[in-house]
Amino acid sequence: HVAQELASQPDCWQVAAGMADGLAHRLPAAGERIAVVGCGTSYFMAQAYAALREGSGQGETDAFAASEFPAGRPYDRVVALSRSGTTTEVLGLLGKIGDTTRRTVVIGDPDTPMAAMADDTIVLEFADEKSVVQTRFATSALTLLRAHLGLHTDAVVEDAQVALAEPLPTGLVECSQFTFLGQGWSVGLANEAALKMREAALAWTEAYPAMEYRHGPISISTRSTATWMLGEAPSGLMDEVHATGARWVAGGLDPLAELVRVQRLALAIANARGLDPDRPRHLTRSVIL
Ligand code: F1P
Repeated sequence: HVAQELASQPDCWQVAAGMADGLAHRLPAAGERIAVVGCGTSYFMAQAYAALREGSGQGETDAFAASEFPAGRPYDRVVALSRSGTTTEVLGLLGKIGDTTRRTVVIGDPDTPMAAMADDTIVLEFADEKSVVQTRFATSALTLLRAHLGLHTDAVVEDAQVALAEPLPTGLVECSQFTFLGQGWSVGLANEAALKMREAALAWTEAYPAMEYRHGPISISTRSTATWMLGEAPSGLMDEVHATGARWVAGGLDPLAELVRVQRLALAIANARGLDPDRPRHLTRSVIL
């Protein structure tokens, strides 16, 4: 399933972006103080959205893993992202927050407990997935939110098409360790890239804000490390990574399209290692306690 779902992302992003204006009344207005929450992939999309919204001057925006939401903070709204609509920590949090905070959920399935608890429900049924490993639901949810901020363009969809069509850089499948770096909103995408590689390929991956990588993590870099920058690299960083003998990967694509390239790499590595990316180890489609 995941290979087919991954390939449908350009089409899904176009649909998601096209929905933004019509759904504006259910999404955070400029000036609202909001928290965005989720688990796993959905948390990393929340991180990316929070950085985009804050950066666009639309209002204070914090991202939390749903399990780490600080009780008692006076947010105008909590936006929960969840493909399944059933994840335990998100449900627990929505049940806990006071009535002065608006509950907005972006989910894949309308017939779920999360939908019943929300003041605003946005259902992206077209992007729902059969896979355990999330690809298009998460990136479509982020695209909708990004379009609502006025930060989505057709060029992003074109970049995703390029990411699907171009061959992957050679030699990456053989690397033994992968580090993903981001800056600003692409820090969340770097975290998600690393998670995809773990889930689908059981690969040893790490993720950092690009400049943080220099403060210790670079110590583990070797000739069989691949260091992949999502988005524009800080000047000088590539040279520092090259000096460790590691492979440096960067592309000129939109960081969300770069994530599609990483998703493809994860499947290629799974394939090379004889793993079935539709059956990730120790993981279920919806993680419930
Ligand atoms: C999120 C999540 C994913 C993970 C797997 C299981 O759930 O934990 O991050 O990759 O797909 O679900 P959800 O709340 O978005 O359904």
